[in-house]
Amino acid sequence: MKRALVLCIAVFISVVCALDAGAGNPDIEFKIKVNKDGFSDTNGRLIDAPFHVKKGESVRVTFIFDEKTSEVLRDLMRAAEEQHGFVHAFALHNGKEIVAETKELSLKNRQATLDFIAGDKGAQNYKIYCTLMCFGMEHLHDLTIEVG
Ligand SMILES: [Cu+2]
Repeated sequence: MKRALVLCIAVFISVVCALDAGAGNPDIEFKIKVNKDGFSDTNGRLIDAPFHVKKGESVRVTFIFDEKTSEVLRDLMRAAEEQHGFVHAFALHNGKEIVAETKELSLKNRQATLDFIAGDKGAQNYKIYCTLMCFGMEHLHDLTIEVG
């Protein structure tokens, strides 16, 4: 009976912890607007310096689609193979490998996130870049996050 109770409590705690890790608020969140001119902050200023995070922090990077709708719709009138110009998908690279990827960011899906634990597997910095051929790809390849 006592053993069953302990087991119950253990299961309960692990479920609570799992929920916390999945749905909880991150320690730090960066909101980044994306358009063909590059990455910008919520005030619309282009980001030109690395972000800094502490080792062990849970980090969320939220990308917000920031292209003018009229311009994108004009693009949709073009040939099918050119329609991907305003669709992005971002990868988080820790210097050795990609550790997280977003879903597609587009007119239809205007927000996408990356979640990770800073410094996991000894990572000291991260690069974020768009993995798709897009308008502005030359400006969407070098967002940096430094640990420590
Ligand atoms: Cu892109």
